Amino acid sequence: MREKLVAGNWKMHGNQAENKSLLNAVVAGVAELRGKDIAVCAPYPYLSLVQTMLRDTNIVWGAQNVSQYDKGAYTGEISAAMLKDFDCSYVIVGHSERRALYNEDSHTVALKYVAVQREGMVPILCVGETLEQRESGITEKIISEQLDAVMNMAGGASLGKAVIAYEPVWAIGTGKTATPQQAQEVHEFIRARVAIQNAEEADNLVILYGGSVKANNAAELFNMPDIDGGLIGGASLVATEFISICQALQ
Ligand code: G2H
Repeated sequence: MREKLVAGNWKMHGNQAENKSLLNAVVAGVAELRGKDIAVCAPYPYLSLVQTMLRDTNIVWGAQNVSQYDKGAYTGEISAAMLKDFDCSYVIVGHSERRALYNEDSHTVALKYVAVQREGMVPILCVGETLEQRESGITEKIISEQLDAVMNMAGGASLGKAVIAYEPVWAIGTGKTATPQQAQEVHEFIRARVAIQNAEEADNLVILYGGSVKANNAAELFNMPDIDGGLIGGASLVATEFISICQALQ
């Protein structure tokens, strides 16, 4: 049985007061769900607050980005070791917003993935195609390139300590969710692609779906055989929505 995970990606939202009230509500709302893996990925300035508030709860926390470098003269960057210093569990790497808005290519994403694993944290590696790529029939080619960049650098076995998030770019923050069948097809493809390198890791690999997951569509997505949970953006900022999504994990 694979682990199941719901991870909130707060992106660049919130402030101290809002984050405190959101977390208080979420902590209380998911307290009964012990045994299910739940995480929130907060903006850097709030990581310490989140760490303190989540101590002794059944929620762990993650970051949304990391430097590919270990240390040095990289103004504005945050290293994997710094995140580890605060007991960070997960780090999102390769989110499409970073690929598109900050020109992160698959090589940089792979370096970040390696940096996260080197510190003993779990990378949440995001992959996904744009609408134009889907309509051109190259979804699998794009996903393969994104996956191969990481597997070629870190090895297929590294996926045993990673999570993959399939996030079709056309479904992110648009309210346009992939149908459970569309998502399942790509998740199945990802698992098969990983299996070529390492069948055992492929079987155990947690593959999340991300892209406009809401309380009203989470259960049917999570019930698909290769969908092991979700990476949740907008809906993770609303406590009742996020709690319902966590409850949809079987
Ligand atoms: C995709 C997702 C979370 P949203 O980016 O990573 O965001 O749920 O708002 O589409």
